[in-house]
Amino acid sequence: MNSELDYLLLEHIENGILQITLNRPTALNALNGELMAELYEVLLQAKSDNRVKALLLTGSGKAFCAGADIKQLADLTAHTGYEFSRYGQMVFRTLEQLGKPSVAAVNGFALGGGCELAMAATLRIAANVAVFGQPEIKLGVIPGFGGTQRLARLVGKSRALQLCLTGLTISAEVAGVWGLVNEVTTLEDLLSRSKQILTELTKLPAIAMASVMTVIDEGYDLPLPDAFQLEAAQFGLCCASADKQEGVRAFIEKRAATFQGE
Ligand code: CO8
Repeated sequence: MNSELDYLLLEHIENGILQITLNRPTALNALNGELMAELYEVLLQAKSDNRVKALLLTGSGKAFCAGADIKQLADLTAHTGYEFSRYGQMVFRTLEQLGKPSVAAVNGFALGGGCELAMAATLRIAANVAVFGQPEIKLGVIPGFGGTQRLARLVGKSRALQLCLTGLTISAEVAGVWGLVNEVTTLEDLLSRSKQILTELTKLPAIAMASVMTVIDEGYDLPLPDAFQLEAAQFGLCCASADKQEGVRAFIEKRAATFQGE
């Protein structure tokens, strides 16, 4: 894995977890084109690297990410704005569809594109100092990296409209109540708790885990009969795995299962 990056710190921590730290603290980890390109490259490598079982995303300094780089936003035209939006959507979709679980460990501001990045992760753990919001409206734009759609799916249309229309920011505690984040912890415990969750996930059968993510992600937007079809197909796929044999046998033999990810 390339570790000579300008805006990301990469660290292989225990249990196959790759920690990706957005590292542009003087601009509150704002997403400029270069950072986005680095993130895309790292995600593609993580997807194909068998050693990487799970991703932990966080930010350096007081922000997780304060959004798209507003200085670059200034130069966007109708055409380049559309292109940048499509590009960002693709990068974040790559994270969402990695087939490996990810946790956004939100250590501070998660605004605009930063909130959108967190929402593309599989799970979100927030420090109690974190702040969430989609303040793009105050700049005369809207969330453009998939945020309008993911937010509505996570917190419902009414709250998504409220956040995107007013630019209101909410605390980690409120984000927890709204279902935007899975868990709130202290800043001190944020990384250890996130690693603990990912470690637990990496011990579970990887094929079934990928199936869960596929079925819930893709099935959510399908008509119910099609979503059921997708579920059945993925269920069948899991039944063909060695881990399913091991899981069922271990239960019957009253012992702990050891999964190989096959
Ligand atoms: N872009 C670029 N620089 C930023 C950004 C940003 N999003 N956010 C903060 N910075 C910079 C500041 O300019 C400042 O730099 P400098 O020291 O050189 O002046 C530095 O980071 C520190 O920021 P502050 O001094 O403002 O720190 P505060 O603690 O006082 O305030 C805030 C923190 C409240 C987070 C404040 O910085 C802020 O409001 N930031 C902007 C948040 C925002 O509006 N985000 C949305 C951006 S738009 C977006 O994300 C759209 C996504 C989809 C794009 C689709 C593309 C087409």
